[in-house]
Amino acid sequence: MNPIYHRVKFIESAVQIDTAPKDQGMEIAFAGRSNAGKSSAINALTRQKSLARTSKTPGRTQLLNFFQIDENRRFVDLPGYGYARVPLEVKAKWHRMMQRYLNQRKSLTGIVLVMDIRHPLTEFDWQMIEWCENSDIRLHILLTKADKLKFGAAKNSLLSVQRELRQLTVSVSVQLFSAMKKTGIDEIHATLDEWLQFDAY
Ligand SMILES: Nc1nc2c(ncn2[C@@H]2O[C@H](COP(=O)(O)OP(=O)(O)O)[C@@H](O)[C@H]2O)c(=O)[nH]1
Ligand SMILES: [Mg+2]
Repeated sequence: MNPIYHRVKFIESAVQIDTAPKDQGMEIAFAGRSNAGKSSAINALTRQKSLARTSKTPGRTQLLNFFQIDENRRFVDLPGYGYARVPLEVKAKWHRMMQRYLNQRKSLTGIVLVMDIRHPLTEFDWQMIEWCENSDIRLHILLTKADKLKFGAAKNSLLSVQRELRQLTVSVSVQLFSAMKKTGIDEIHATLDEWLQFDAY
């Protein structure tokens, strides 16, 4: 296991990319709908209890939260999408901000798309997947909260998501994950190591 992830530190929150850390090195973005479990996944894979804030009230933070892995590598916890109870104006703002981030961020190396295993592949998830397909950005999908399902049901969900993704022109990796049970951590570390070119571990 690569110990570097346990030393990840919070850098800053930005309202938009103009105020984000310098666009250099490599950045991996965590995306997904509000409440899917993005922040919990970041905490679990860095083995830190409250590095990324987790919340039972979804949709409140519309910030890009940046974390430093080392001088040249970062994670960013993107604001959640698809939260119904926010005003249209907030949704439009979110949309513009995401568009700018995805289109302009040169250091963006890959996206980890976090989906609640009980509600995978929403319309927003497909938008994200198609964006990755069209812009040739690497994509890894976490089916999180796997602890909420029995093992057989979780496995079936994994297979069915993999089947649906076969129609894409790019290959996307998918895995089971649970921040609560801390399962799937070695698997995501392996993907991150590859993307971030940590081959020594
Ligand atoms: N049972 C279970 N609950 C989880 C898991 N991951 C996140 N949660 C819960 O789901 C809610 C939303 O999680 P959070 O990480 O804040 O989601 P985010 O909005 O995508 O960042 C919180 O109440 C978490 O405790 C998991 O793996 N298993
Ligand atoms: Mg969050």
